Amino acid sequence: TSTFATRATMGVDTHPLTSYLLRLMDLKASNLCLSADVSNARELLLVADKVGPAIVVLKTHYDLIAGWDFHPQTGTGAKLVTLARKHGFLIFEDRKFGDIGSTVQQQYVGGSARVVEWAHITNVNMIPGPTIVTALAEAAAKWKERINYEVKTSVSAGFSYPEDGEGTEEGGCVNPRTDVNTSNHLRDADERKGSIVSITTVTQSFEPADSPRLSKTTLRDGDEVYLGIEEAPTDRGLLILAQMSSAGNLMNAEYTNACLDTARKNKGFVMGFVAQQSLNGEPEDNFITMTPGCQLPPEDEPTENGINGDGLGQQYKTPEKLIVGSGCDIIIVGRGILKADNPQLEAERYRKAAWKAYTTRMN
Ligand code: UP6
Repeated sequence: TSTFATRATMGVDTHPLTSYLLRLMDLKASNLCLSADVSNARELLLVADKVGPAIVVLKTHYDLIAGWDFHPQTGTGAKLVTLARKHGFLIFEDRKFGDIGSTVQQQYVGGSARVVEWAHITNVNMIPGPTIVTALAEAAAKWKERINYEVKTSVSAGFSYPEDGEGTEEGGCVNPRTDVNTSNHLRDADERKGSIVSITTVTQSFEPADSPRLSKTTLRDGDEVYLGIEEAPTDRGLLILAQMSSAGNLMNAEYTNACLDTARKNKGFVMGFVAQQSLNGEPEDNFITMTPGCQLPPEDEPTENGINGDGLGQQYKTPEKLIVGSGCDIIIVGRGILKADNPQLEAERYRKAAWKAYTTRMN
């Protein structure tokens, strides 16, 4: 078992988003994903901003959020993307796609939600067979090609801020379709018939893992960003749901192995699994394991009684059991954090516990 930092640089086979995520984990000293299952969009954005510094992934179920705004540039997805850039986390829409290839392509790219535009990561049920993965991979590749083309054309259109001679800031992959600030800039510059727009980007240097909070700075456009966090690549990634946390689920060992097999054949798109244990077996396997069904006992009553389940089939394990005992990388926590009096502090408690479990595993 290698460190996250080592795994970030492992082999040409590692998905670009996986490398990025592993670097973020190292940088922020966090292997925590918040499952942001709150009731409305306002609460979602609020909690994402508050908990952002403690997490590396924000998991959504867009279809349980009331008032989700579908506007491509100013809607809830676009706002999440801005927060993701500010704090340095990836957005994972826990869509659990589960239909024939043609249907899932349309559900991923189109409809009201256009998941591909704002979610770096999504996931599938493998019930329909391997074509669900190849179909989504094809849709993601087409999307990436289009976006990179749009970024290139908007930047090479030669926009620049006319007022100050400071020049433009270079670099970074920005998606003008989903990034509110960028598209505002573009519109602005267009209206002023001017010249350009440079897009806020952040420098490429990484801070050591023990100074995870980074320094905050205010860039020219008023955007607050954390220095040290690079832009996420424009790639899209997939997780395969290979094991579930719920009692009596039907995913047996044979099923899980079939998921692993499909993942190995589609490393260009599959980042890893939602599973209850690490499935990495071969030396070249570098899949990420994200694990739901996780809670800590309350601080004032540190026994594991009372964190067994939710009465609706959910079964909980501690970060220690999952990360040290089962080799999981990232814990996914919803109600454990959201139901606390202060979710921000509670997220920090989970971050520390999960990171401690990871360092224990490394020793
Ligand atoms: N989830 C599971 N178990 C799985 C797969 N996904 O709980 O096997 C998802 C749920 C929910 C989150 O859909 O969004 O993870 C768990 O939330 P909780 O921490 O509040 O139980």
